[in-house]
Amino acid sequence: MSSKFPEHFLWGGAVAANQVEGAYLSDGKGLSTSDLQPQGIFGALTPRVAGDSGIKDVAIDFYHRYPQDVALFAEMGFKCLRTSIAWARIFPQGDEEVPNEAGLAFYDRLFDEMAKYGIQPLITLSHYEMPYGLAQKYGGWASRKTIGFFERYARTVFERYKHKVKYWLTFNEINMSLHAPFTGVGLPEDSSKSEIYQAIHHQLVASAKAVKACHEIVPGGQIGNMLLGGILYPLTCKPEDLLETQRQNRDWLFFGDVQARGAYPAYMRRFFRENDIQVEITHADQQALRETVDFISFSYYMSGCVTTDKAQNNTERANILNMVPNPHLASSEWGWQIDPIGLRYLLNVLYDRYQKPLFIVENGLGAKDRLEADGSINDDYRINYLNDHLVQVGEAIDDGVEVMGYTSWGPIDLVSASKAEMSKRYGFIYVDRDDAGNGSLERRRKKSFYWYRDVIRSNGNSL
Ligand code: BGP
Repeated sequence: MSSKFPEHFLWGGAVAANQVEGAYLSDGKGLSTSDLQPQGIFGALTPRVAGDSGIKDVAIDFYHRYPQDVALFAEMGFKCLRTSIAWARIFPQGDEEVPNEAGLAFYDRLFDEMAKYGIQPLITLSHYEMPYGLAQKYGGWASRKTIGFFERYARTVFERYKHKVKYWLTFNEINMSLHAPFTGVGLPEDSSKSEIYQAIHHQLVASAKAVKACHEIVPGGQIGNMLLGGILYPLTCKPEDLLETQRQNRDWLFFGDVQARGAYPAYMRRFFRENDIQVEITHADQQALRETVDFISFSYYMSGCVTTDKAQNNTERANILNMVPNPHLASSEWGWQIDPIGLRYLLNVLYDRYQKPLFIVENGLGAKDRLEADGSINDDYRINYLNDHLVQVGEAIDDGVEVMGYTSWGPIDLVSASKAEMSKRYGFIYVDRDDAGNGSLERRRKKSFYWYRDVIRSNGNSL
């Protein structure tokens, strides 16, 4: 059978600087907002000083162990590795004129290592973080000045790595700012809706400016946005439920609409008016927003439901976005609802809407793994999850959707974003470290390692 996946499909995995690197104050790096979230992205903001211990301070020590890790990714046949640059390694406080050479040099070493194996970097400019100095001094994205600091940072890294990195992303899960403002836009959790949308607006303008800079600086460069693809279904076929579902899907599709179409969608006027949200959008901002992304990237872990039934809306739910659970689906240990068909549906929704190439840059199952006495890890649950989702990616490609690649989340175990723990594992590669930070950091191939190697080797035919 010939593969449904195109010949140059970018198979690989995705990590983020603050969840793998550790070395959180090494070689001149400044504190990042992500260093201040010891409880995870939804946890309380705990001020800290250098020397306080946190699980991310060492994380999985990728900063020092990347040659071994990249070799393991190459053994699986990765064509692509998504990671992010820690902004505070390059501009430690965020507002300096001159970048930190030692920070720039680290990513040179990393990209050179990947090039040895022909692994394409896919680089996120900001994955849930910014220099803490910007949050402290300017209120993060509340300030227009942050647009300029971000643009300087983006131009600096485009210039530096323009011959090493072709694929870029602006902000990780930009729509997450609505649910975890500090993580996304550096604002306190109790900020008003106007403040949050103003900060989001600044971030959208900054994203468009980075797109422009990438097009100017990186020869043949391609840059995408990155959405948390939390697709919602109506819980019933009541017209009210359907309409409410459309409204709630627009809460996150709004970001894609601005980034891919170059202007605020008409429905936002009514949304702002009815919610008494004031946002300052200048003529120059509108001009800047016209520079649109080359492709759309997104994460996909689960789908959810929407209901207008008040009684059902008042319950607290385990899944990360407090979505109404779908009675037809099973959940992960963390209450995330497993829905492979939802991925095919989402790919079609995004392609119908934007007609731009799509890149699945996160997907995976967080699970507790058991290390057997002989040292093996038999993670069939992970294999099943990924296999089922990839079959649906193949179906979407057959539907005519243009899919550039697939990078599963956490190909090596890393620190969870929502829990700031090690025990929620996604990897094909096990890392010996527990939630308290104990362990040798030794790497071990899981059963899924060999499964993924075969998938890549056969370009999806083994699914
Ligand atoms: C996405 C983030 C990642 C990542 C992943 C899994 O929202 O972009 O950073 O961690 O989710 O989430 P968690 O680590 O909470 O299981």
